[in-house]
This record gives sequence, C-alpha cells and structure tokens, in this order.
Amino acid sequence: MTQDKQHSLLNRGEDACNVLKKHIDNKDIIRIISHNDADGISAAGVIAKAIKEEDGQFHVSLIPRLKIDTIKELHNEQYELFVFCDMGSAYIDEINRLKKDVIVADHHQPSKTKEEEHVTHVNPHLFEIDGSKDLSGSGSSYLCVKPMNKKHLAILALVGAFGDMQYNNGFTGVNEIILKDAINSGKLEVFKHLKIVSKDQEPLFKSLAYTLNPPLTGLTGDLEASQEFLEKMGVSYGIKFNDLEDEEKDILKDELVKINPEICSDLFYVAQESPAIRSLEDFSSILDACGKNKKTGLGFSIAIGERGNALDAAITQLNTYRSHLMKGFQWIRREGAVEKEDIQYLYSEDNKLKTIIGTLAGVGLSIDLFNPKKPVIGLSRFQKDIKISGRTTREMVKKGVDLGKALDATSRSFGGQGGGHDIAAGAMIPYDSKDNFLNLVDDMIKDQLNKNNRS
Ligand SMILES: [Mn+2]
Repeated sequence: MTQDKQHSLLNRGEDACNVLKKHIDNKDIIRIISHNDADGISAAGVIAKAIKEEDGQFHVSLIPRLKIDTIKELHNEQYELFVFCDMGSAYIDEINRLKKDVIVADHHQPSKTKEEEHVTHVNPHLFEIDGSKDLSGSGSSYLCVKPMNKKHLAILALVGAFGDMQYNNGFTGVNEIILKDAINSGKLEVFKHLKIVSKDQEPLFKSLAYTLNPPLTGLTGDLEASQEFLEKMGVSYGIKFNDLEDEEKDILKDELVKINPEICSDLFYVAQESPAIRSLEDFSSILDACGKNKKTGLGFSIAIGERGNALDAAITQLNTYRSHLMKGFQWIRREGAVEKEDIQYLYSEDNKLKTIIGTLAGVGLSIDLFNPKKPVIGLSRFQKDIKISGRTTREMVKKGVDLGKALDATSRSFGGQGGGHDIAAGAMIPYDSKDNFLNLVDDMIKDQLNKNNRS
C-alpha cells in the first residue's frame, strides 16, 4: 500500500519533470517562487541547479510566505512556466487562474480545490503520505527533477529535510528513497560519529554550546558551562575538535554519550565539499542562518554551488545567528518563562531575539530550561503585530495538547491567523490582543488536557 502511494507520488514528479523539460527545451526562462527558510532555499536550489545543468535559465524569488496578492502579481509577468516550491498547495484556487503552465512542489496541507490541467501538483498529502516527516519541500522539488538523472541533487533535498527537522534519528518514507539516491550518487557517506557542529571551524567549547540537535543538557546554549565541562575532563577546549588527539576524542565521546546517547549517531557527510558544509546538518544551519538574517540571495547562491567568498559570507551569517542564540539562551537562563496555569510564555521586543524565539522555545524545552509540563509560547513584536511560535513535548501531545489547533482557533478569534503541527505551531496576532490571546490559549490548552483526561 505504502509503496503504491509512493509510486503514484513519484509518477506525479515525473509528470512535473516532463513539463519542466519541455520549457527548458523551448528556451523559456523559468520562474521559481520559493520559501525563504532552509527547506525553501534548498528547494529552489534543487530546481534551479537542474535547470542550469540542462542549459536552461531561471528567475527566482524567495519570500517569507505566499499571499494571494503575490500570485495576482504574477499575472503581469511574462513567463511560460511558474514553479512554486515549499508553498502553493494551499492556494490552488488562485494558482489555477494563472493561465500558464505551473508546477507546485510543496509538502504543506493542500486546499480542497482540484488543480486544473495546466497545473502539476506534487504534494505527499495528495497520496496520503505525511508531509510533516516523510517529505520536505525540497524533497517534493527533487521528485520533479529526479527523472533527469539528478541523484547528486538528492543531497540538497536532504539538506532541506534537515532544515524542516524531518530527521528524527533516521529518515522515513519518501525521504528514505531520496537518501538512497543521495548515497547512490557516490557523493554522500553516512557513518556513526559525534554529532557536534562545526568540528573544523570552531574551538571545541563553542562546538558544544552551538550543538542544538541532538541537545546536550547543560552545554547547549551555554559557552561558559561548555568550557568548564572540557576543562574538568582535561580536554583542550580552545582548539577545534578535528585537531584533538585521538585519546582526547575518546574521553570526550564517553562523557557526551552520558549526557545524550544520540550524540553519537549517523553523520551525513560529503567529503568533497568545503569543510563548513561537509556535514549536511551544518549545510542546513548555514542556509537557515542566511534566511533568518534576510540574506536569502546569499543562501541561494550556496545552494546552487557558489563557494569561496560567498561561502565565507554565509559562514559570517551563521556566526551572527549563533551569537544571537547564545544571547537568547542567556536571557532565558536569567529570566525564565512567565508561567500561567497551563502554558508559559516568552515575550521580547529585542530585534536580535525576534527571529529566534521559536528555536529558543523548542531547544529550551529539550534541554530542561522550561517546565516540561507546560507548552512554551514565544511572542515577538513586529510593529503592530505579534508573531507567535509555540512548542511543546511529545509527552504533552500524548496528553492531548495540539498547538496547531489551539493557535489556529485562538488567533482567528483576534483576527489573526495561525496553525501548524500538534508539537510546533505558529500564528500572527494584532499587538493589542496580546494579553487576551495568552489567556485564551491558556484556557484552550486546559480544555485539551481535560478532554483527554475524560476520554
Ligand atoms: Mn518546508
């Protein structure tokens, strides 16, 4: 059954590939519109790189979210093929009205409208495949180029999957098929190793503090504690991991495994790449940092293969992002979250914290910075609006918490909008409704927990 569904999805990718090839052959400039996060940048990269390799041309825009107005504006653009990556499935109605060929390569919940003949819709949900963990936006995009013999681009699709946090101690579903292609390209190796970040760039204590996934309780987000930890075991903290003596590496490994056994697991490694992006997770962090610091063009250039100065500039973005993160964790360790009855929240107007509050909430929960029994709601102010990022634990989801539903319903009652998954969700609400919103979310989570108790 599963295989049938996967097969149908792969066929849909082939349909999209035929449309793409037709327009490359016609020498049309192909219009790509994608999301500005790590998955979206990788998705645009997969399509653009394939076009480039086939001697075609493209024009790409990376945007924070697709709006109806954005699609309306495309009516004025003179292109013969539009490709939406990592977005578009919720707007098939509007997209149908574009009277040119369209490919939608997305993995978010699609709208109920059926696509018209000029629209090729590649989305796992259409085939009852879970788009939150089994295929990313860059994965859907990869399926549209896979038939052109582009196995090496499967690597970039995995970078996007890491960006969307679809790796959970392994890849599942269609992501597994993509992983096989990546390995078969001969460029990707997978082996067990210490999964601390930037082993060849940063002094060891920073590598530990910067490692978010798997989380290292007591070390993640804390430069001082990481330094002390290494000093205590007599391992040189100021040099890079890759420069340690083998003996030191062994000591370190033993101690880190005690904190989190998952720290020693599969590393996805491309030996011929530049050191900073040899690990696909490091690659994904760099694209993520470019997106969050509004340097999407830079991120995209790395995705399609630019290195040298561009990569140096992208690494600078990563460093900036990480220094913001460290400040954020410091802030949380100092102030903590404000607890209500059934939720807790973080609120900041600080420019540096705005874009990272969701990460702080999620990682903070995983390293015990918050009460695990209450979902964390991060709020950051953007002029007249507040951006909401909610995170909770698997355990609370089992007890009935569904943040996606809670944030969707509550934000709508204040004229905002929201949604997402049970464990992680987001919303946008007017600034004035902040306090009422928090009270309502608190009530709603209480209801969810009560209902679950009774059933
Ligand atoms: Mn995505």
